[in-house]
Amino acid sequence: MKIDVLTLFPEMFPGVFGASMLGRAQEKGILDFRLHNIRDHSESKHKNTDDYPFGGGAGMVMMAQPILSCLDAVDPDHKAKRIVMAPRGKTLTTALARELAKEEHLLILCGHYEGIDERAMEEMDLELSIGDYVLTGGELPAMVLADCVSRFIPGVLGSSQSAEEESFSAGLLEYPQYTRPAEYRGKKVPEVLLNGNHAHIDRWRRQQSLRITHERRPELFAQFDKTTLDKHDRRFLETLKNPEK
Ligand code: 4GY
Repeated sequence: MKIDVLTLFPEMFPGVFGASMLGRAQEKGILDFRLHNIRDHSESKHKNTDDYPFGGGAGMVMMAQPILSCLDAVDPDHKAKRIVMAPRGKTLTTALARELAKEEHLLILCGHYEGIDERAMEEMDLELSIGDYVLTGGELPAMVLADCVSRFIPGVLGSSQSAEEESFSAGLLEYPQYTRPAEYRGKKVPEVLLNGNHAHIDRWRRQQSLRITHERRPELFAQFDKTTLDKHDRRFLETLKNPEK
């Protein structure tokens, strides 16, 4: 997958895109990140990229011209899926990231200041939000999106890890994990994980996921597909809802 990023701050990206799984995926040729400085496309004498808002108000607005010229240069035939990161966008979910991972070419526009001239927004395909809070710019959201989508591209994660993804998409939160030593500062790893009975381990993990999801995210729990539960899980759920039993 090719991912073009249009930003005023390209220097924010190499650390995130160059390290760990994303760095490895680029070396393998599975991912191709390209950074484009919007300022390089400004046609004004002082390479301006922002101006005062028509109608007044605080702050500056990103001008349409540098963004539209940058779009023309990077994606002249509008073949890319063009995404702009903004709090007013559709919320990013696992399901949406999985869909976007099927695209050959993404282009991500990062806004700054008070926002982007609507005439540039109109050339984009999709507005996406990473959550209900406001950041100083779209760069961190662009990195979040690139990272989240990349996990669904074959070869980016190891095969054992990609299977693991099914747990969140199944709609439950993660169960607790432990590694060596079996006792540390007086705290013991649950016995069930030490004895190698994989049927018991799987059941314990599923029940921990059910418990944590029920406690922390009742709205996720309500949506979760209960037809996948066996009789042990159903009995366990009764004790969650009715602790006296
Ligand atoms: N939240 N999800 C977000 C954000 C910063 C003003 C437009 C978010 O996606 N983007 O907070 N972005 C704003 C800052 C210009 C981008």
